[in-house]
Amino acid sequence: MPSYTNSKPEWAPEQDDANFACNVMSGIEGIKDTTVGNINPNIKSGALKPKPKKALSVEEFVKGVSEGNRGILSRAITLIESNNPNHFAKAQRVLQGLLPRTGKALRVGITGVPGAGKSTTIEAFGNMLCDLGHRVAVLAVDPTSSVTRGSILGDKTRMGTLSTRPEAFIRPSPAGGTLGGVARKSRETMLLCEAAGYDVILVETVGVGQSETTVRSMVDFFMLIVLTGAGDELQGIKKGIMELADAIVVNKADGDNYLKAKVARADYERMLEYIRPATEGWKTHAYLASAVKKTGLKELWDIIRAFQKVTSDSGVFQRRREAQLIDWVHSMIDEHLHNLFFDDPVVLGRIPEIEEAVLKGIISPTQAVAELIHIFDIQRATERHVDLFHPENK
Ligand SMILES: Nc1nc2c(ncn2[C@@H]2O[C@H](COP(=O)(O)OP(=O)(O)O)[C@@H](O)[C@H]2O)c(=O)[nH]1
Ligand SMILES: [Mg+2]
Repeated sequence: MPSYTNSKPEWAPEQDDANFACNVMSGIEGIKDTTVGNINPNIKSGALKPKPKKALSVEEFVKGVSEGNRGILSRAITLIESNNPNHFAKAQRVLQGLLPRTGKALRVGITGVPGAGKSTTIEAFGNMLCDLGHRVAVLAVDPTSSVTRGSILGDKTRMGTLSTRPEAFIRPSPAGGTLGGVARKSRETMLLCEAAGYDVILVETVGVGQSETTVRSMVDFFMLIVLTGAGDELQGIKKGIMELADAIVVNKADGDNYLKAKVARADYERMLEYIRPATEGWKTHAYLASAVKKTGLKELWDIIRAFQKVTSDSGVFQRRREAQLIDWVHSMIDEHLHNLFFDDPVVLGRIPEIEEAVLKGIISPTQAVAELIHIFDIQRATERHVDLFHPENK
């Protein structure tokens, strides 16, 4: 039986003050060890192994996620993210079981250069949405995360209060692999979160390379967060990204920066005059916000709701979702065929000599492609032919 001490804190008034009622009780040994948590000392010493988690069945996953069980949702996402081929089929069956419960959330993408304030905005915006009674899931799409692991560490600190709320669920980007792989996992994670009852999904992108286009293709509303600055800084924002945005948010409109932010907003408004809107029937505008002072966020939510109403009434909302689904199918076919081709041992064996012939000017790139595709075709036809003689096929 542990013995506890009970004493006055160091900062208690020196003179005896009858009104001072604070006492400190001694803690439990081991609780300070945050690396292992306050766990059974036998497990800590290695004498006892922690019980491995029992594998869940497809039905248990579907039931748990449907009931909004966060632990099971996390495990379902881990299954979706797994690169183990044995997990793939099971993950797809789980997803299949949950599909009828998906599609009801509003999906919002958030992009901007690193440091623009995406994570801080999500923290403030997400908390506000929870206060309004929403359930918010935050995902990230970061194809570089396996290299830097930066966004994961950064977001843990930036989203400190949001991550502790029961109405919110934060999941860092799946690590590694191609952008296509990360995109598939993030899309499927989004569906799982919808099935678990989250009605607003916020997707943060790292804002490098192609991840903006990928996130645009999985959300309903896309916002670009920008910083203040003179015209030359505006040039740094690729026009192509502005063309994807349904709103441009000039963040850090606070303190000394407020006036500069107002100027930047006007500059962006002028530039938007020349840009084709991202969404039919919706005029993209620039707005002021401060994630730190929590200003402009309520207005931003009103804008997103207005967007949802306008585009739902016109049918653009539903048509975009349908187009996104079909695009998704097509892009996965692209990737699948690409992998089939570049994983084919016969093709791989011939690539060096054919590439060398291209480099030496013996054949044109077009001829090289025709040759390789021909090899690939014959190869697959032969495989099918052989299959017919397989005992199982007789
Ligand atoms: N003054 C001010 N600073 C902000 C604001 N939003 C973010 N920051 C700061 O900008 C830095 C980068 O923010 P972060 O959210 O990590 O940016 P991200 O890389 O886009 O996710 C952090 O130091 C934030 O504290 C804001 O509205 N006002
Ligand atoms: Mg961030």
